[in-house]
Amino acid sequence: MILIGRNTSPFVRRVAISLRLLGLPYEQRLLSTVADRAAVQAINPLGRIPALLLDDGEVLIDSTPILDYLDELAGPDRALVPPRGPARRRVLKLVALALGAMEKSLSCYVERTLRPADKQHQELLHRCADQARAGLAALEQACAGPWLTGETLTQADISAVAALDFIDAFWPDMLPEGFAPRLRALRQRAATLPAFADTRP
Ligand SMILES: N[C@@H](CCC(=O)N[C@@H](CS)C(=O)NCC(=O)O)C(=O)O
Repeated sequence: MILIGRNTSPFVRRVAISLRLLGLPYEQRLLSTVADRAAVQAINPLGRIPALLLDDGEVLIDSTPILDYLDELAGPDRALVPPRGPARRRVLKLVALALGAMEKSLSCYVERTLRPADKQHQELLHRCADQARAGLAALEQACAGPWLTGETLTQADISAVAALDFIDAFWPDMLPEGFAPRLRALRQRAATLPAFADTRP
């Protein structure tokens, strides 16, 4: 399998971490949506990363269906999202919060980096930053310990760490000092695992 995209993207990174945790061998092609736009668009018409090229030539796009496929490969006992019931719904809800935080912080990043300073929409920036913080605050609130849903590391943890690391790497002042201490402790725990440490943005 070939993963398309760089781990600076939290969406790509959650796929890279999952591939490693599940012990699925893969190569990574470090294409950028800006510098390698045509090459990315030849793989995904939307020009977005991540994409996953399967050995038989099939192309999967978007991190959520890609991760669904990886869980199917891993089987229900090892899948990173529980297969059914309340446990599955809980993990999916936490993942949705993490994905929302990623999307909103990415919107801030794009607004800040692509638009000239005098044309940046301050209200939009504040609103998106607020939404990203609220998503992380809800994850903090939900954190059962040692992982988000208790004893087992799930896709919720992977996605939460990818979101938090992305924000800290690209907009460190978005989160106030001391914000989300349980989530930060969880991130520290995750950082001891090579799947997280070796994929840092
Ligand atoms: N819903 C998608 C979001 C992926 C996404 O927004 N990727 C960004 C990189 S972080 C991208 O490719 N942006 C380029 C663009 O949308 O033009 C997923 O979960 O994979």
